[in-house]
Amino acid sequence: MQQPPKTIKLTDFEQEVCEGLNDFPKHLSSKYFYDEIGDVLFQKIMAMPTYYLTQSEYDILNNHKKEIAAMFKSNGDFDLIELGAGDGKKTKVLLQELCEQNCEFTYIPIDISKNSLKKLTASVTSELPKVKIDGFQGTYFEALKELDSRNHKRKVILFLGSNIGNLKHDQAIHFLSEIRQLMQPNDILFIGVDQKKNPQSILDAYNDKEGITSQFNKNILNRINKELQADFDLNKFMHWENYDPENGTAKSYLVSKVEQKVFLRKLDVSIHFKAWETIHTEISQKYDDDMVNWLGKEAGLKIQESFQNHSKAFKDYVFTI
Ligand code: AVI
Repeated sequence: MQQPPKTIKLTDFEQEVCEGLNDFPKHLSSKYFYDEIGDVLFQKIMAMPTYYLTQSEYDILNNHKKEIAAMFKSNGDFDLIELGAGDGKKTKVLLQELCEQNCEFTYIPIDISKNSLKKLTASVTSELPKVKIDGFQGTYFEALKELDSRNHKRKVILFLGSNIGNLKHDQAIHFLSEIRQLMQPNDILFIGVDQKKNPQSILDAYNDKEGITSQFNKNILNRINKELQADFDLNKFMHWENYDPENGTAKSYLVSKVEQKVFLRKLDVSIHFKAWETIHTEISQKYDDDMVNWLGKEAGLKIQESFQNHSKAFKDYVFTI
């Protein structure tokens, strides 16, 4: 493996890029999709009709908001903690309903991006002035641990959008187990999970004709170009999506169309690609009830209830300990 000179202290991004591109098969983590450009591209993806996930979950929350809000408030005051809140479009449906049901709660969106939190706080404050919002900037676990040490309010934790699907099974179990450690008997974990379905619908969602998902996937190379002074030629790579209906795993790749060398100047590392060599960039796991039950069990969580949209494309699960 070609390593940068030992004297350089690498950031996590630099380290992971270097390891991933020197590995076989090559891989990069989808968590690095989300810089300023990646955020805008993901907003565009969420607005595409073929990307059914967003509208399906919106419909679930809108159609079941009364029951969901009543369930959240059934044991008194609580903190509504959202992991990775984004623009909050779906959450606002619940926030409004919680206000209408006169619930006592504080909305605590957690996001790594200061800028996203600022925007979300401004829009919630102007659209729903009754909501007490107290955003927390940091990683999910830093935030959850800090909140746990600050007060012992009941927690309702939201993790929407099938973000859990971007984790491999062992990572998903680890993630849920960490949350489980911070939950008390009346706490709720409310998770959006994309479901197994007609494989063609999944391929259409992740391989749109307009090429927005392709731009989103290739943006990771752009980011490496900018941040690590690399010379990836995006035209020499193609976006490729694969879905295996047996295990429910959708995988995104970038495929090198030619044999080529890429130089990462900041790290003084050069990477060789054979023609048609792949970089695996993302997993978007699709689940069914049995798989979600299994995940929960492994993490020490029980499914109390679930809500689905009309087409059964998407489900939101309510977990307790
Ligand atoms: C954020 N995450 C749940 C999206 C997904 O569906 O896996 C990211 C995405 N990748 C391509 N399109 C959307």
